[in-house]
Amino acid sequence: MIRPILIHPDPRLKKPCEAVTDVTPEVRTLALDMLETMYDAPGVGLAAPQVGVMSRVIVMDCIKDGPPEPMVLLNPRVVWSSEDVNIYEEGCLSIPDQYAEVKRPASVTVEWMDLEGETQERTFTGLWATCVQHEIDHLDGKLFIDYLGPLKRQMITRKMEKLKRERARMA
Ligand code: K2U
Ligand code: ZN
Repeated sequence: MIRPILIHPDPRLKKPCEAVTDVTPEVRTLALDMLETMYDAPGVGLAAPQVGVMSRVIVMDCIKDGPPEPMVLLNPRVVWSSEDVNIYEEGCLSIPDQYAEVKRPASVTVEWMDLEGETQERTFTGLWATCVQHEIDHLDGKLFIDYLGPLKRQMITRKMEKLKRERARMA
């Protein structure tokens, strides 16, 4: 089912998440709901805290044109990152309609557990690399605006507070 996406500022978006210990039916349901929610947004990634679940679960599908390639990563961990960096204009489903350039390693190797409980490892480049780092940041309570200067971050936070007041009034 599609779950509501939390909007910044929200304390749950700033807290570090708990590791997944075993792949329970609830974890499977969460992962499928997150994929459904991501495609509906639409987005190319989503982290569990964005739907209010403080677990180390992320989903991604950065394929634009072509058959979808949904990925579910439990307890993802960057084990290597490249020296060279990429600058990408990032957005965030928890910070709607705000975009800013963020510099990140161009390529990262990530280790994770899949829904079968198997350990996986893959090296990501391009949008996949940006996305996986953006999502793992969410698991540590870090948002892309945390890489911006204090004034720009404050301006975006004020805009989100206004948006939330308006949404509360309309609800
Ligand atoms: O975590 C999220 O909020 C989902 C983001 C992930 C993302 C942000 C920046 C760069 C890559 C991935 C959503 O996908 S935001 C929508 C979007 C769609 C395509 C490209 C970039 C951002
Ligand atoms: Zn995000």
